[in-house]
Amino acid sequence: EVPAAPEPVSEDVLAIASSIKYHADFTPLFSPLKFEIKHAYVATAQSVRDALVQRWNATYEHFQKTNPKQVYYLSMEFLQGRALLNAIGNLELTNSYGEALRNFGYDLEAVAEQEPDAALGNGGLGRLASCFLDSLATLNYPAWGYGLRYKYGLFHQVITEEGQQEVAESWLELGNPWEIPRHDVSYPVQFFGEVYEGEDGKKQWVGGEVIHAVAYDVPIPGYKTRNTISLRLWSTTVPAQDFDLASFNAGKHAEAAKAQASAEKICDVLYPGDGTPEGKLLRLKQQYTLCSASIQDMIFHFKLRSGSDYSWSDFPSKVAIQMNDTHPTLSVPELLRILVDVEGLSWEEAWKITQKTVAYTNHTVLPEALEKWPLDLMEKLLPRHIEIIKRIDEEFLQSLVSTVNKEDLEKTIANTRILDNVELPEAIKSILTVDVDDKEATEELEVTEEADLTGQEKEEETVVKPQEEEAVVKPPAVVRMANLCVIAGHKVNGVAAIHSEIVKDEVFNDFYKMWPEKFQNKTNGVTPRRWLRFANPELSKVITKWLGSEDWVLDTEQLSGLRKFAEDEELQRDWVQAKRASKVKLAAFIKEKTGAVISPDALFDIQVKRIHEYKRQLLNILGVVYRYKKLKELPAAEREAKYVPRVSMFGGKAFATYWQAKRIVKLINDVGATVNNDPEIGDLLKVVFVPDYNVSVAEVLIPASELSEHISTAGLEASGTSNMKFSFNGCVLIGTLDGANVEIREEVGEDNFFLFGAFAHEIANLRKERTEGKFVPDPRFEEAKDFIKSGAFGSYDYTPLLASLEGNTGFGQGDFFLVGQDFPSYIEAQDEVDEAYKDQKKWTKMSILNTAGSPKFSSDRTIHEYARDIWGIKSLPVP
Ligand code: DL6
Repeated sequence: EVPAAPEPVSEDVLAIASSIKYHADFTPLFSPLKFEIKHAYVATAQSVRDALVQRWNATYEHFQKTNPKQVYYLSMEFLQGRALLNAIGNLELTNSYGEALRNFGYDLEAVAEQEPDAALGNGGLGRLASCFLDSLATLNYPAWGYGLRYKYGLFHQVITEEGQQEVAESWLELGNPWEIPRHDVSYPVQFFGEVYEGEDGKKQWVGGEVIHAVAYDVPIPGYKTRNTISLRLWSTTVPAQDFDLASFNAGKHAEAAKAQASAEKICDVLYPGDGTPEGKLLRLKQQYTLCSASIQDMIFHFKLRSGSDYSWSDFPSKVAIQMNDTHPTLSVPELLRILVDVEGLSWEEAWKITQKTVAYTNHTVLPEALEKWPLDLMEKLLPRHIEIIKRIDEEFLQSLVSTVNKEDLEKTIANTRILDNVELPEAIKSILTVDVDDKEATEELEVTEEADLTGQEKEEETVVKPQEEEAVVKPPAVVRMANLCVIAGHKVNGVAAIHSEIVKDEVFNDFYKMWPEKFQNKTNGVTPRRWLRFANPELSKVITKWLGSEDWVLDTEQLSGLRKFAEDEELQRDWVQAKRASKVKLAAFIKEKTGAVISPDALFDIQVKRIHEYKRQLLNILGVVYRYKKLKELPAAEREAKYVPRVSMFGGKAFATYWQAKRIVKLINDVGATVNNDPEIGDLLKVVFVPDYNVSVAEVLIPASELSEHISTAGLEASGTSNMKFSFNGCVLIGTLDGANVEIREEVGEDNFFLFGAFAHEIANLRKERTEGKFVPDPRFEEAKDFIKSGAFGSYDYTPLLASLEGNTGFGQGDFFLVGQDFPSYIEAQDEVDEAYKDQKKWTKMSILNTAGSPKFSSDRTIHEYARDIWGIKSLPVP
């Protein structure tokens, strides 16, 4: 039986213990006769939720009453991770909960580990959205997050002999104590059907399929504040009357539930495969569901707060919509549709309101990852939206005619138009001197690769080299979502300084020349609560001791105060002790998850992120292979003199159909299997692949890290955010001058960052030289590849993977990501790492200076900048 609440130690503890007992007795999920740890978790979470709900209601009330401008952050991904320790940390109740649970015989940390991760995301973009929510709540900004409540998230990664296997993630199995189902908040979302012009001249969209989006609210508590905002996640269903009872009773059960199944599958998984027309349609339905339900909800709240005499012209002074990448682009035509067709505004008025309301964040420069939707598919699914998009496109073309020089017009149209491979209006055609159709067909010959809509490459066999075709097939008409975002948005931002420059100079250069004032940089950030204060309590204690207070958690600038103690022996002792405690914990975690035994005395070297060729996990593992070969060749004494013991750890998921990435996962695991069982090598080198990398795994890995790898081909990583988390936790980075690495290196000092590799501005020329056959591979690179080819790591056929590094050009060949180019400088930088690590005082100083140099990378700083420069919102603490 659940023990009685304990003797009061303090009022807080007693109240918490009684609340846990109450929920343990009454939660219907478990037998009250046993009080097992899962039961303890659910009861504890429910007791925390009670506290959150009060604050969440108070926040809503306060915002309703004061009616400030609010930001609505739309994102297909939110990588929330676990909520329990974060919530009680933000409520400053960690000790009280710890004590209350001890009285029931449980350890808080062990209880917290029962919680499955809310993994409604794929990578950095989704985790950034979650960090932003934490900062928005903490800084008391009036804000909402909007996303989808996926039943199975992305997937659970299992590593077998074959490599990565994907299994549906059952995160909702025990129910989700952190969500509040809002059956009172639901909106119809329409698909297909037809558009008519009514007698009043208004467009009417009728027929088709109508589903319902139902809200599930997740309260997001701020740190040391009452403000608790909402992450509103939509789930899809149909009303009861759409269940075909007659068919059901006639024994046609699947038929009867067809409408329901069609609605529910929209929220089954994040990024369903889009290799088939059905898959594409499902993704588009997902995006439209998010946009339509969220826009309807914003309009509902706008009207509710404004009272009966609202004026639509006030909408942009009450609502700011941020589109997290292009997935929520349909917000633009949806807002226009509602304003014009439902609310009766003129097109001109509605367009002005829309433009002042929406803004767009770009998160990638990979051209293949910029979303393009087939026009015919969109026309079928969203017939009214396509009319709207065509009108925006046409008006934009007209504006180009009047603003762009005639000689630049054709090129500008090709780069900026929303519709692509669609005939130009006659009026525009007649202005152009060149036959555009011919030109487009010629350009298409140059297209050699396509990738799917999340930026994951498609399997090789889907790519047809046009020169091998007999006739030129006319490329399909598409809608370029990013162009629509830039045209409609009042601001466009990149996510790190170098990335924002590339956005202006390359990706959207024609737009930048038209509207320079639209373009901004907002360097990403991460929340110091989750990623330092709560994930790394040992190091946090040391920081607080040396800075004299815990104020740094809200004011990260104070971390720079550690600089002056960086060589202090006592701080160094405290620092090393804290790091070691995290390393011991990680070693135990790895043993439990993988069976590998690693020494906490070795250098912990970590690369964790989505597996992608541009992120170059392949460069890392080739470096490990080279190191292993050298270790085998050297006499024992020399080995130890040259190399420090090192554990190379990897983690990350490969998209299910991204075969090259899956081969990289397999190679890492195969190298680990050989190296880790080589008695000659012992602790000098271990290679570990940590399966199913997610937020809670990151929370164990990052505090224990000493070296972390951010080694993308320069110019391709928009920002990275794990680099910031590592740096906050006193980890030294090895990296290229890419994404936020550039700013991290500036902040922590170049002596505290291991730099290697080609620079972004050199990449195009290096690729050109490669195609001209001028690249001469370094013999060390050849040695590493040959070692793999020799079968040293098993009999798996790595030919297709290694072939990507060979040749001069071609899809899947020609070393597009310049692994061979950067290999020698990478190996040399790694040698410098060994040298630096041998001098532990020096290393510890570098580690301290990383934490001291990381204040800029708090998402609080980023959010203040968005609030000031893009959203125009003000902090509004709940009294
Ligand atoms: O801005 C968050 C994050 C960046 O830190 C990464 O560098 C970038 O790769 C990632 N971008 C995406 C793009 N996905 N799409 N589309 O995930 O964003």
